[in-house]
Amino acid sequence: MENDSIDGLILKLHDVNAVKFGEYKLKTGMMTPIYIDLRVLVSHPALMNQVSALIYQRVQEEELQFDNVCGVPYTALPLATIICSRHELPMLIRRKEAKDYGTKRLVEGSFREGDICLIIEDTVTSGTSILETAEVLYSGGLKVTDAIVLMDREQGGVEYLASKGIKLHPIISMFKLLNVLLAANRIDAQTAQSVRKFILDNNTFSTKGENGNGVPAIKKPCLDQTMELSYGDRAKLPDVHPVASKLLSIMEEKQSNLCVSADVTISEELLQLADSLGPKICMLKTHVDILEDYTAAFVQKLQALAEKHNFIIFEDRKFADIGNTVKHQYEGGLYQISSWSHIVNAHAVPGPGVVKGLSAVGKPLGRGCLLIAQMSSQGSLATGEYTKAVLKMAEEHTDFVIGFICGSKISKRPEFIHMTPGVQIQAGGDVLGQQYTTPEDVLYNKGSDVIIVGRGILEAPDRLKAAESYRMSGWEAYTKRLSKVAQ
Ligand code: S5P
Repeated sequence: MENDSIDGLILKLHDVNAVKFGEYKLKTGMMTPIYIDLRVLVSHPALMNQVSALIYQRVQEEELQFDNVCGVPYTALPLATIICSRHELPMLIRRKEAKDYGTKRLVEGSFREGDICLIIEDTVTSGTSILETAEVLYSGGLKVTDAIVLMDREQGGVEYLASKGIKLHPIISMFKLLNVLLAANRIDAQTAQSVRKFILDNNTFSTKGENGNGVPAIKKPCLDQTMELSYGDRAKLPDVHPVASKLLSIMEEKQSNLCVSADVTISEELLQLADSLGPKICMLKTHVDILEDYTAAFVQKLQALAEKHNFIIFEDRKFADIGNTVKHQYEGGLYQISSWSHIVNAHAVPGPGVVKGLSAVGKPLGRGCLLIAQMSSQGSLATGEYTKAVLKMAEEHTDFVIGFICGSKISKRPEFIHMTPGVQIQAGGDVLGQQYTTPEDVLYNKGSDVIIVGRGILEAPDRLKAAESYRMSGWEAYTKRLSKVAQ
């Protein structure tokens, strides 16, 4: 089916108020932020024809086999009439109530026992309206194998009807509709996201079957598979670590998934960077052991700037020793990292002891840790089975591990944050094996959450301008990903 004609139809449906945003009550009693009212179609004959043509086109594409056609009363009734008239197909009418005189038939029109009837519907939420019509047809001796619907709210109708032996063929899905309206600036990103969330949170189909009343049961949304949540929604997940929650909220609020890697060697320059780029970033990454003039006063100033500009501090220490040693390295020595850095990271090479040792220090302070699952450098050994083992280690320590340093998304758990270094506006590398890819690639293609940028910003003639351009391209790639997943 031509995408253009569907997109055009969606805009026309919006024009005639067949798609409304606000607070509406569905037939099931459920409140919804989006209401599809295709009853208005009858007032727009050209639109009626266009919709009927699309439905018939779908019938042909699917090569559906049937003997007669029935529209679910009332909205789909005129659509079925147009299709049957134009293509000379025998039609049946399902009565809503049997007449109390004459034949008392519930299905009008002639048919034979065992005939297959194709059902046409305007909108499907749970699928119960189509099933009601099918049951009336069954009681008359007809069979139903397929149904076509113009608008699928994607709340479980397809699955529910499939469980009843009816294949539903939707023409427009809710997510498609939202994307087209968003792309045409008919709605804003927030509205689209809140409707998406509503749809995913209110799936009416349960794989366990019905709840005994013939009404499909509510199924919990499948967070790890179907859903791409916004950073803001992920911040509110019940099992999210407090540091991850804080970072995700900052990202949402500042519309930034940019972490600046402040790899400079003079503390004053680092503080200056933190102050000027602070408004653009969600996180500042440090290597304090490359500073020539580290002092305790410096970290106090850095903490004050993190407060002022609302960013997270991440000391990129890459711990990689036995538990007892990393405990000391994290807590003590010259840098006393645990006292000021919200996040640290560790290699998984030593085994779970490294996480346990760090956790013994960091957990009571409410700190979080990232595990290095992949590296950006050429020839890195952190690949394949190693990366899988890191993921497993993280899953076993969710009270302290909040995510990964990685090249691409490795876990479907929305509580984990994926952070990717080796990012520049143009792909390439340096002479020591660093490999760069672009913000678009990292966030859109690879599904990571945070871009970590060092020299791409530090070596730019105007660091602030460069940071803003990374912030913007990172945010655009992320919003594009949200709408891609929704399709
Ligand atoms: O795999 C990695 C992991 C990290 S944390 N590759 C990396 O480059 N890093 C760090 O990210 C690295 O230590 C440096 O601080 C930053 C990348 O800097 P850039 O100048 O190459 O952007």
